[in-house]
Amino acid sequence: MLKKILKILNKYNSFHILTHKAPDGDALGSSFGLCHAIQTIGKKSQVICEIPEKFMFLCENTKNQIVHHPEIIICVDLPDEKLVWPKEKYKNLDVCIDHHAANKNYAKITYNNPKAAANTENVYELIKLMNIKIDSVIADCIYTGIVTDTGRFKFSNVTSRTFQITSEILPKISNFEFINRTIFDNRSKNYLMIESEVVKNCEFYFDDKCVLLIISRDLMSKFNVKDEEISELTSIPMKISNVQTGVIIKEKEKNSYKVSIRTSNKSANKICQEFYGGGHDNAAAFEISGNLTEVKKRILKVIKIFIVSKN
Ligand SMILES: [Mn+2]
Repeated sequence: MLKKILKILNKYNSFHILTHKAPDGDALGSSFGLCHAIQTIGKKSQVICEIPEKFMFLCENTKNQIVHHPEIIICVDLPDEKLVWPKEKYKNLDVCIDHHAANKNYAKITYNNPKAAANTENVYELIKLMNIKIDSVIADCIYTGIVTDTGRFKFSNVTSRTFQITSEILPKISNFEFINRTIFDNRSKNYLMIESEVVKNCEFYFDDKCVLLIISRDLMSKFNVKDEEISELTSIPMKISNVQTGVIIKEKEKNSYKVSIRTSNKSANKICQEFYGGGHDNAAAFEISGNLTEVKKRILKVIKIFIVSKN
């Protein structure tokens, strides 16, 4: 399938690259890495997305080409057409390169490899097929996807291929320490405040095997933090020993929530599918409406089924 995608890249001349809203390091690394590679073979390519402050370094070295009438639309790290951003503008989705087991197969041509820890691993394979030199822009993009989607090589999605690709691109990475510190450090004072508030109010269930965090709109406006900063809070539950399931409930608007599930027992995708969401084995999400007490009850009822007890 990658060869089919390569043919499309060679045949057509102008591309838009799309990814999901609130893009993470893998979504952006996949987008800008591929965009830069396409520009390198002399074609026109533009990434359509909002870029969170901390990932600005990824796009700074890619030519900002404006492509008015793209012949081909490519979606990366995007499992479901419902998540396309901006949704209204794009109807015909030609190519999809992804690594979500729950990919909905919405594009005309899909390369989906759920074994890849990060989708930038898939983009890397494609770039290798394109037979272009891996430069620092591409290396930075591929690495950013890998280091973020593996939680710094911590999650069970890491394979020997993950390390192999990393070792191949490492000599080309522009500034290794700068990238890591930019992504994982440099927190604002307000972020620290909201984190302490969220931790202080977290709830434990099922013999402390499940931790639930709530991020309300009130809290967010009180500390004036952006959505992109909040995403970091999803890593808190799994830092606690014996926790199998982390639930992070973020209030979008009154009685409407985005719920992120993190697990150590590969049940995240299954839990989220119960609520028509999805993602990966150990990290997935869904949206839900209702009042908070009801919402919590419904979620915990499903989680209970997946909690593994030793006795
Ligand atoms: Mn990803």
